[in-house]
Amino acid sequence: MRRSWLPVAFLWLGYTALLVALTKYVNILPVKWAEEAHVVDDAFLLLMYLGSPVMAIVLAVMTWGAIDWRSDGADREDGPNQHTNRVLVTTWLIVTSALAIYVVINPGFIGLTEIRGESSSDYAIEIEASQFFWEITYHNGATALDELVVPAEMRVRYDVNSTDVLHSFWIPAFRVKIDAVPGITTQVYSTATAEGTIDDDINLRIQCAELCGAGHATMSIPVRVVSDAEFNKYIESLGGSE
Ligand SMILES: [Cu+2]
Repeated sequence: MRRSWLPVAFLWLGYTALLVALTKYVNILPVKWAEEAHVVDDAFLLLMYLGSPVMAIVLAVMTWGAIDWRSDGADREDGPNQHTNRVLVTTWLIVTSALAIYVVINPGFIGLTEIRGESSSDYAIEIEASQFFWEITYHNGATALDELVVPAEMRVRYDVNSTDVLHSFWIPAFRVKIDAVPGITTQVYSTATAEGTIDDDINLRIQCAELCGAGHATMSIPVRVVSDAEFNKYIESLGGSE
């Protein structure tokens, strides 16, 4: 039997180290503009780390296969039959099952609770989705179609609704996303950490994230994070009923 496991093991370790280092040092995540955003980013990074050894073993076997079995012009015959390896199969099953259960609990349940479970908020904004625009309603009844303005450092609850089909309310900079369902009010929370506009970061916008028709891709408006005083001034300028 060919002793291929040793070079494959070394390649596996090497590729794993490389992928882990890339995950750690090459930042591919956009800037976070909300306190809750780290939950989503941490979950993403955790899955990248857990996936690194899995991808590494595929790369290791492929690399070693290409080196060891490259054509030398001679005819090759099939090797002996391979039979199952009980220890390997059992270990594989236990390890992968344990990992799957682990990620369902954390970041699955624990992360979702942190993002959506805590129901306290300082302020509520109504978000109504329609083909193909967003209508924002503030506490005094003032409405806006052209942008969403939120106060910084305040935990905002979004009460999300739809007038026609399924949409999805998504602010990439906050890592906030929830379905907009006709007849149901769904809720999601964010606490913006700094003042800013879409000119600072293209991800400061509402973007529909559920294919809802021909205008789906254009269903996007800017998000502006402002100070408390500026926020009150803005709502007054809209002219509500109170
Ligand atoms: Cu859409």
